[in-house]
Parts: sequence; structure tokens; C-alpha cells
Amino acid sequence: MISIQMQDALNQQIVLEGYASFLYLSMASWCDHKGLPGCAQFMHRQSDEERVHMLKIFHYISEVDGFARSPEIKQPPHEFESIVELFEMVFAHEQKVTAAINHLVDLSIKENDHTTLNFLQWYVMEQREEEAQMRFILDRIKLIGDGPQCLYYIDKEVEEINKKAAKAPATAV
Ligand code: OFO
Repeated sequence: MISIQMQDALNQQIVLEGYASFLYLSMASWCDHKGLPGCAQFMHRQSDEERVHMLKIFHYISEVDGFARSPEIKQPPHEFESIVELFEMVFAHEQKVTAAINHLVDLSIKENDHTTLNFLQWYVMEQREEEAQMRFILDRIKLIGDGPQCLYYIDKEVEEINKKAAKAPATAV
């Protein structure tokens, strides 16, 4: 059994993960529209992963006898200035998610809630990987440049990441 405070904080995390899923879906559509299939595929995969992150928490709350809430998701933006702005937004959102996960970890320590602390370790690792990946993409974009002629090469770089992800074990969400 988790505390009401922990239950509410986890339900808040569901909102954040759910929003990420819809934000990345919106970004996938924008990339498609701009003729960037590699980036579109990448964002679709990110969107699917965020839904899994959301559901993992949802099921966890039920498992520990709490009350999971289906989230209200605000409308994400549909338009983005450029591919750099898009990935900067992803990075910023991931940093926000990391801060929220750290807050949950702090709370679980404060409450001596070892079960939740253990459950959250997966998210701590996931956020480290996600931030590193976004930093990598942004560094590549800086190297290539983001003028109209560079978009093709940026898309190819992201496509390489997609290929690696396709080979990764199915559990790596
Ligand atoms: Fe679930 O927010 Fe990152 O991965």
C-alpha cells in the first residue's frame, strides 16, 4: 500500500508521461509533413515508449492498492520552428521528466517506501539514456548545421539511430 501523497505524485507523473506521448506524436506528424521520414519514425517510437512509461506507472499504482487516474492531457503544439527547435523541446521535456522522477525518488526515500523506490530505478536509468540520446542528436545537428540543405543529412543520422533501436532487445522501451 502506498501513501496518498505518493499515489497523487505518481498520478502526476502519469500526466507528464502521457503528455510526452502526445507531444511526440504531434512532432512525428510535423516531421512527416516536412519530408523527414527518419525523424518521423523516431518520434513515433518515442511516443509509443512514453505511453508504455505511462502505463507502467498506471499498473504499478493498482498493484500496490492505489487508485490510478486516467490523465487529462493538454493539447500539444502542432507547429515547430525548425528541426533544432523540435529536438530542443524534446530535450527540455525530458529534463523536466527527470526532475519529476527525482522528486518521486526523494519522496519514496522520505516515506521509507522501498517498493516504490525500487520501482523508480528503471525510470532513473531510462531518463539517463533518454537525455544522453537527445544530447547526441542535438550535437549532431550542431555539427551538420540546420539549413534546408542539411535536413537530409540530419534525417539520415536519426535513421541510423532507428536502425540501432530496431536491433535492440524488445524489452528496451
Ligand atoms: Fe518517459 O519520459 Fe523520458 O523516456
